[in-house]
Amino acid sequence: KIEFGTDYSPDVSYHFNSKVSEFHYGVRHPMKPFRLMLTDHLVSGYGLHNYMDLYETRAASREELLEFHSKDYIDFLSKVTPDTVSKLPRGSLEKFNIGDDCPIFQGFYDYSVLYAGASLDASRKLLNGQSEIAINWSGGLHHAKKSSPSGFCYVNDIVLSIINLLRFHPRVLYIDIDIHHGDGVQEAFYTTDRVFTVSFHKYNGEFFPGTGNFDELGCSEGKHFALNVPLEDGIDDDSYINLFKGVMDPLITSYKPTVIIQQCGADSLGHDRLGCFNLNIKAHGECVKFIKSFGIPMLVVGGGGYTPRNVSRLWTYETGILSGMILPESLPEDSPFREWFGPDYSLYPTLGDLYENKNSKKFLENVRIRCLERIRYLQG
Ligand code: V1P
Ligand code: CA
Ligand code: ZN
Repeated sequence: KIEFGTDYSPDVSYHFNSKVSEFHYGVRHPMKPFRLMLTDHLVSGYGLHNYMDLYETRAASREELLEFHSKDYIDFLSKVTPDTVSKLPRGSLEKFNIGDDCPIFQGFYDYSVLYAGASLDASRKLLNGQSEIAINWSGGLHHAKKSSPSGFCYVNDIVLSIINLLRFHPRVLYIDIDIHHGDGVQEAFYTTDRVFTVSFHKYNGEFFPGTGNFDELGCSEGKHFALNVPLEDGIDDDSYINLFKGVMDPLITSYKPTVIIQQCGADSLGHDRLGCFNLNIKAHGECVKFIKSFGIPMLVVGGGGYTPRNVSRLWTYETGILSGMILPESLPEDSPFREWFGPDYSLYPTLGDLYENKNSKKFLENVRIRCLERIRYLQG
């Protein structure tokens, strides 16, 4: 049985269309939209659907995509199919960065407009005041650029939602806890002070996408309105939570965002197929709970996450936190796909024991101090 938590239960909307989870990037590809189906079954298995407003997502329109993406690029995406891709003129695959990371799979455009439509619907619920928190686990595809796909992302649902939120919100804060740098979102708002972007990620200059060093801080009007928190392999729960809270508390207090969008990429968990951090589900969730505690309207999206059973555990746990419910550790008994969660059948099995923590106390303290020095610029 789930119980009401002691903290506040806000109006939460949950945006999903089971069709997004039916697409396949390819057998060897690490991105598995099926993880969204696992998540939705756990969420409903726990009964969380009863505590949220549920919306079945519609596709984003071409006009909506053109608010950020170029006409050339959307024309290309909407026309190319697995059958026509081999007949394209020479150079167009390179021009549009089509390849192993971003393959042209069956229905990839329908998939892209569905996850983008869900984030746009979610942003609309926040704008019209019907939701205080809006969730789209199928979104969070933070690498897509104006005229190219990147890192499994074809259209940038986050950028599109932020553009929508900027119609009425003076200051938008974007927080990215995916293990990868949120480069597409940072780039889109690099020259404005109306969007503050902050990303925590692994950085060594090589790890995808290669950007996100501390010295990327925004330019012209946007100078000091981008913050990057580069980390080494194996960061553990306590180090991450301390750093996250130590940076986000003064940042939110100084910037005073009127709306927050948090990208909850699950590849920062331990035992991720692509990631190399040591976070447990409760620690990742603690970051979401901390941001919720500020009581600012919030759009929550997914992102990376390549060990599907843990992705779905995490996002279910976080749906519980966001809706103010406490979930029992033992997973729902009658849920389909239960066999994916053995042998422990726990919502939060131990994940933080795989890598050596290469982030020394001294390194992390230095990162924290440098972030605080940056945040001081916001106070003028
Ligand atoms: O490292 C690369 C590129 C390919 N090389 C030329 C450099 N790509 C990464 C992309 C990671 C994308 C992460 C997306 C997200 O932030 C948001 C959804 O989580 C990559 C990796 C890797 N280990 O980093 N691609 C692949 N693995 C890959 C493996 C098998 C098949 C296709 C792609
Ligand atoms: Ca990140
Ligand atoms: Zn990622």
